[in-house]
Amino acid sequence: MPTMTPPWTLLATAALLAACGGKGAGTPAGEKSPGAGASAAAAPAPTGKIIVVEMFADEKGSRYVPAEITAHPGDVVRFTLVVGVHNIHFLADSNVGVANLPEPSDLLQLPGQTYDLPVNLPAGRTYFFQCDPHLLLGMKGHLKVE
Ligand SMILES: [Cu+2]
Repeated sequence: MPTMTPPWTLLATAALLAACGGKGAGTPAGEKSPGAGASAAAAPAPTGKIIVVEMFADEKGSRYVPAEITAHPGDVVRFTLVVGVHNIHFLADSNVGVANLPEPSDLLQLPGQTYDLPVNLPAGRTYFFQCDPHLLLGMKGHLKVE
């Protein structure tokens, strides 16, 4: 089953590990996953970019900033908590017909805490996401993958 993982997912994960650093994330030589295709492991770094989305709950409301995101496969959306307690949920009912939606994130509670979402949904459509605690306050957004 793991062989269904698109290669860019692995690359994005590797990039994230590298970006986090600081914890002795391991040597590059150690990043080859056993059993994975050798060509995939040797592929060049993705051209993906990191798109920061901040999350607020203050006098202006509970919200994602920006709430409308355009990304490409291989990018990473980095949800960053500024104020409040929020999560990111690609609800199945709001994304009808989409397979392999991301799992709902845990609640983020600490300012500066981040949740990285690798963009590996199919291009050519827009996906809906929401904050579960604040949906009724209008905390929602769209991720367009092109
Ligand atoms: Cu929220």
